Amino acid sequence: METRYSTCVFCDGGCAVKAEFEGDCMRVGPADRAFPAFCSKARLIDEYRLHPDRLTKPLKNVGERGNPSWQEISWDQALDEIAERLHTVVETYGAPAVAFAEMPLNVGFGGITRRFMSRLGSPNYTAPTALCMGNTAQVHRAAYGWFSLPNWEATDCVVYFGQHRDEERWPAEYLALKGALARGASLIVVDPRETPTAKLATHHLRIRYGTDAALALGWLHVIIEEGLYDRAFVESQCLGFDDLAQRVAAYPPARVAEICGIDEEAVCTTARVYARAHAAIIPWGVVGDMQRNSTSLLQAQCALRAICGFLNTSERVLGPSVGGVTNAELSRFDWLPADKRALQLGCDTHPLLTFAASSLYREANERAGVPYEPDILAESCSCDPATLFRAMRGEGPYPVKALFSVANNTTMSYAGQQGIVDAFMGQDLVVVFEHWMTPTACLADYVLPGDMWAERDVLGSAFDVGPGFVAGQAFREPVGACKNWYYVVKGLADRLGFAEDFPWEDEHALYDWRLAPLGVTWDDLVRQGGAANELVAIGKFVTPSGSVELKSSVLEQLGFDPLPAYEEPTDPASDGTYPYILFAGSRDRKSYNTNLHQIPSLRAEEPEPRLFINPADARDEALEEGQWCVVESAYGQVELMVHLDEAQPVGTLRIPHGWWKPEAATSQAKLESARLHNDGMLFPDANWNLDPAQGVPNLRGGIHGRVRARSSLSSAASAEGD
Ligand SMILES: Nc1nc2c(c(=O)[nH]1)N[C@H]1C(S)=C(S)[C@@H](COP(=O)(O)OP(=O)(O)OC[C@H]3O[C@@H](n4cnc5c(=O)[nH]c(N)nc54)[C@H](O)[C@@H]3O)O[C@H]1N2
Ligand SMILES: Nc1nc2c(c(=O)[nH]1)N[C@H]1C(S)=C(S)[C@@H](COP(=O)(O)OP(=O)(O)OC[C@H]3O[C@@H](n4cnc5c(=O)[nH]c(N)nc54)[C@H](O)[C@@H]3O)O[C@H]1N2
Ligand code: SF4
Ligand SMILES: [Mo]
Repeated sequence: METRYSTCVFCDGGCAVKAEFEGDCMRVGPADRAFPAFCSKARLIDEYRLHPDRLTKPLKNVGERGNPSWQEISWDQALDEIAERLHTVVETYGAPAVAFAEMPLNVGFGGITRRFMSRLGSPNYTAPTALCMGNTAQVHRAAYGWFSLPNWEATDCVVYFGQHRDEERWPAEYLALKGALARGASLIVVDPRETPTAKLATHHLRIRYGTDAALALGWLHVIIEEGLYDRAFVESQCLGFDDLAQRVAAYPPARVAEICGIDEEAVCTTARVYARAHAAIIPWGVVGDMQRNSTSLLQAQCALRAICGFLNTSERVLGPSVGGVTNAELSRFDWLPADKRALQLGCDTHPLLTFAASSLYREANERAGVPYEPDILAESCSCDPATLFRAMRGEGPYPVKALFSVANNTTMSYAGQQGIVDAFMGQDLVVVFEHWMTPTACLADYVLPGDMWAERDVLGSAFDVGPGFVAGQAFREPVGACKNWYYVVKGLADRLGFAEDFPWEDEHALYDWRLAPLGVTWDDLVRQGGAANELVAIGKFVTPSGSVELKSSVLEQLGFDPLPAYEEPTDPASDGTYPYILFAGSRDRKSYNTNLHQIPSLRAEEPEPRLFINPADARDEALEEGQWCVVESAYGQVELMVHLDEAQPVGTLRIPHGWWKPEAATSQAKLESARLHNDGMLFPDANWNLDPAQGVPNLRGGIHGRVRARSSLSSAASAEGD
């Protein structure tokens, strides 16, 4: 029997998995029996790989954009033509007219796309981590100099802002949570819904959607007023405490309780539980990201950790690392000419994730001995997506004319979906690297078939949040002509005359080069497990001041409020005609974002996109379980299947993320199915619905909507034949 190890990427849970081979039989299970983080989806490797709809050859659109006609072509033809058309766009409009939207986690190659772009001369890269953890990392960086990660083993108090974890949704963290609870840790869950996670809580605060920042400010108020903070830590390590104290004075529990729609005493009690814990943690959760007040919420969380003395005890700020080549080093941002860097879209609109912010850490990095420009979670040097889509529509400071969508269902994975589709329509070149004919791929000139995680050898690196490298082995051969992303990057680099900067024959040569400073090869890692870089600046804060910045100099220099505040999200359409509050989220168990809807065994369990509505509201609207309905905001509408759910607060509607119908017969019908069902149709990417500093869209309340039964003559009936 042979055993191979890898990391599952059917979702971002990152479970370590192993495959045992005996004859023709492959058995997949958790890699570590002592910590069996795993879900049943990982067993579907062959169902996924060998799916009849899987793209296995490069395709060229010989029809029109939006009404495609696909022709199979060879890799050489695809790469020749793409390189030539890319060259034309660069010659005509300049390199910044070429943008990439990539989910690096999905392809397993952080940094290599940025290297290509640095060489090409374009700063316009975005990753969906801009909406998920990557943005959090930049707020943490402003406060601490780096991203902080919770120490689950040590904790006696867990604070969840909205996280919902179970066996199918981040099982590794679920195991860690259960471990902490078994040791007697308290759990504070802040979530409007009564989720199974909330049922495990010692305290459940059912706040109004999107008011998390106000709650965190209220906790700071109580903790400072009652003197429950760590004076020694504040005095020796923090800057801006007095300003923070003055700011949070405006958030007494009575006001916060009113904003959040909860009991005043609950605000005080939970603040005390947190501050009096020995080792409390506030783990990252996506709910803190896609909010109008995201920066303030995350800043306030940073302040809570710091002033209560949890930093570098239960919350670890690891910092940059040196040794093996990190993603950031591989990216070679230093190759990008200053004039091109200055052109990055978003530098002057929503700059916190852009080069404009990154430049402010230059001296701090030098002081700490960081020999490269960091790129924490691929979001320290990226462009702003909403500004990018505007530029693609010709509404920016200069036109963007070529878009590479790399393992990112770009049209469906942001707010303002119709505007993104329009942005694609005006491109001279669209290239999509995918497994499926997704709604985004339907808009491409070329669709390139990628390998999937169980078909590739990978060198996992922690996206500059940790020092480790791990090797993952392929379990199976790539299907058809499917290739890994390095093959595409190298193919384009060679054709564009950048061969000397991409000298590695294949991904293994690249891996060995990245590991060489550590004196190991990829093969060694396979045999011995992982390898780690050396952490620099351990225990130091790589902020401009070298201290924890409770009042952020980075935000101040970028022209924003340096202190956290709560501002009520305002939907101009909040009059009585849209009586419900909408939120997108509460992930489906049997799919992953926009993916996996085509896998029959999963789809059978969650066949349709569901609206969660409180039974009382359903009664008022004369809606029944299983009936199709239309949900409208002032910005768009979607069609969903009604699901009555007591856990859903009265007056609110849950919109699922990521729904389209892969089974739709034509490319046009697939694209139409995303228009009919995806959350991005309801939430606008207008400036008033973005967090100002980050540009992250608000999908968490603040947008108003209404619901009605779908008439039998609706568009879905004709598009999908139901
Ligand atoms: N409107 C809206 N937008 C959102 C969110 C939301 O809730 N609402 N959520 C945000 C969050 S939290 C996240 S994490 C991001 C997720 O953003 P993404 O990670 O980009 O989203 P997915 O839908 O998981 O995957 C995108 C595509 O990658 C393809 N893919 C998967 N694996 C591979 C691979 O190995 N190789 C190749 N070539 N392709 C692959 C899939 O087929 C899928 O079509 O979206 C964010 N955007
Ligand atoms: N099976 C499965 N697992 C997944 C995913 C998937 O698609 N499928 N996606 C993965 C990804 S990319 C991510 S980012 C995570 C996301 O996972 P989570 O971080 O758990 O986020 P959600 O599932 O969107 O929402 C969780 C809870 O947040 C609450 N909530 C919504 N709005 C607010 C608010 O304004 N304030 C507060 N306090 N709570 C609110 C909701 O009521 C819900 O109960 O899950 C990952 N795991
Ligand atoms: S939760 Fe399931 S799908 Fe996600 S990484 Fe773990 S095993 Fe894979
Ligand atoms: Mo995410």
